[in-house]
Amino acid sequence: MQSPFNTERLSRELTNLMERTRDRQLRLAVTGLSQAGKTAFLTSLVNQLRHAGLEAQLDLLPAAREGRLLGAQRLTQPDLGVPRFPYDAALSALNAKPPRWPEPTRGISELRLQLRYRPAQRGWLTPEFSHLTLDLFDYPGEWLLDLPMLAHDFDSWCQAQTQHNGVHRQALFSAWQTGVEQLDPAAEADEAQLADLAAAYADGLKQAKQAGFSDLQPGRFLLPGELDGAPVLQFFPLPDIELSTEQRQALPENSVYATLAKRFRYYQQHIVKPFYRDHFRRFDRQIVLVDVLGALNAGPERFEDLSRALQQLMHSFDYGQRSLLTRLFSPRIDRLAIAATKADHVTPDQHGNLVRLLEGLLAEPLKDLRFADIPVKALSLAAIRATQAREVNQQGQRLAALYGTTLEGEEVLIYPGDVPARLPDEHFWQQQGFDFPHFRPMGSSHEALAHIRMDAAIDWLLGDKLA
Ligand SMILES: Nc1nc2c(ncn2[C@@H]2O[C@H](COP(=O)(O)OP(=O)(O)OP(=O)(O)O)[C@@H](O)[C@H]2O)c(=O)[nH]1
Ligand SMILES: [Mg+2]
Repeated sequence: MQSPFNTERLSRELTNLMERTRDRQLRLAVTGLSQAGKTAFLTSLVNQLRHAGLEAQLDLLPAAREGRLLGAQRLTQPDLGVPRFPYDAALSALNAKPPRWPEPTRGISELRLQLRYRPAQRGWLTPEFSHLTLDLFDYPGEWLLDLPMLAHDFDSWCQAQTQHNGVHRQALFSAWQTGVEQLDPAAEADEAQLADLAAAYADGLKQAKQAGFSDLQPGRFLLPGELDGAPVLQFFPLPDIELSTEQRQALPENSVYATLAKRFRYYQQHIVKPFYRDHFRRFDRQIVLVDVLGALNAGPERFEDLSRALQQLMHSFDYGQRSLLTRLFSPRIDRLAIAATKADHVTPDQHGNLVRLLEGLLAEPLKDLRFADIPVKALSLAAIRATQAREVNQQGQRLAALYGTTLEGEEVLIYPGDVPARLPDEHFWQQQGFDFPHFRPMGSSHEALAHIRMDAAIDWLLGDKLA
C-alpha cells in the first residue's frame, strides 16, 4: 500500500499552500467616464459580496452558487489619508423614501474588503477557510479623461481639442471661441483676460457635460475641488496658431502662448500624473464601464463624442509594452472586463445586441488587448436594477416591455426601442427612435440589491481567486 506521505503529494500541497497565501490580494480598477455607473457598480459589488451566502442572487458565481462564499467585511483601508468609499450613504439613498441614486462622485475614495470563503478543494494543509482582500477605489469620471492628456504636448493638445466640429458642441463654446479668436498668441499675457477666457472655456465644458457630451478635457475644469481659482486651471487650447514650431518656441516667456503652454505642462505634471501615480499605479484587474444606452438615447453627435472619448481613453490604458500607462506606471493586469451598464433600460431580448454594439464601439482597443494577450470579457449588466421585464399583449401578440417608476414618480410600462447590433449609421438615427426615461431605483431595504449579471462580472473579475 502506498504511504499517504509521499514527497510528490507533499510538494503539491506545499505549492498549493504557498499560492494560497501569496495570491490573496486583488486591486480592482473600475473605470468609466462621468455617469457611466462606477459608483453604482461599486455599491452593488460591495452589497452583493456582503450578502453572498444569504439572499444575494449570484448564480453565475460558482463560489456563491456552491455555498462556499461566506460574505465580506470592510477592513481599514491602507491609505488613511483618503476618504472611505461612502457605501453606507449610497445604500441610505437607495433605500430612502422615495429611493434616490447615490450622488455623483466629487473626490477620490477607497475601500478594502475581506472576502471569506471555503476553498473548493481541500488537502492536508489547506485551511478550512481562506480570505481574499479586495481593494477598490472610486473617483469622479471627469478626472479619468485627463489621462490621455499625458500623451500630448501643448500644441498637439490644442489641435486635438479644436477638432471637435459637431455643431451642437461648438455652439456651447461660442463665448470662448469669440474671445480666443481675438487673442494674439505672441502678445504679452494679461492675467485677467486669460482668467476670463479660461472661465468661458470651463463654462463651455460644463454646458457640454450637461448636454450629454463625454469628450471633455481638462477634467478638473468640471470638478476643480481645492484648485478652484488657481492659475493652474487658467489655460485653454489655442485654435489655429499661424506660427511655425520655431516661431512659437522663440516667443518670450510672458507671451500668451508660453504662459498657456507652461500652465498646461504644470497641469500634466502636478495634477494628472500624481492622480494616476497614486491610484492607477498598480491594479490587477479592470472593468471598463460604458453607458452605451445613454449615448444612444442622446443622438448621433453625443454617440460619436462618446466613441472618440473611449478610443482616447482605451488608447492610454492600452496594455502593450509601449503604452503610455505602462511606460509611466507599469501596472500588471491579467484580466479585463468591458461592460455596457444600465442594461435594465432595455428589454432582455436586446442585451445580446447591446454587447455587440459595445464591442463595435471598442473594436480598436479590443484588437490591441487581444494582441497583448490579455483576456477580455464583454457583457451587459445593471449594477442596480431599476426596472422589471414584462410582457404585454398587443393585438394578440406578446411583446417585451419594461415596467418602472420614472425619477418624477410616474409608473410606466414602455418599450424603449431596439438596440442596433453594430455602430448606428445615418439610417438608424433617421428611422429608429430610441427613447427611455431615467428610472428611480426600486429600493431594497434589507435585501441584496437587484441586478443583472453582476454575478457574471464578479466571477470574471475575481472568481478564479475564490477557487
Ligand atoms: N437604471 C439604472 N440606472 C443606473 C444604473 N447604474 C447607474 N445608473 C444611473 O446612472 C447614474 C450615474 O451612475 P453613477 O454610478 O453615479 O455613475 P459614476 O460613473 O459614478 O459617475 P461620476 O461619479 O459622475 O463619475 C445614476 O445616478 C443612475 O441614474 C443601473 O444599474 N440601472
Ligand atoms: Mg461616481
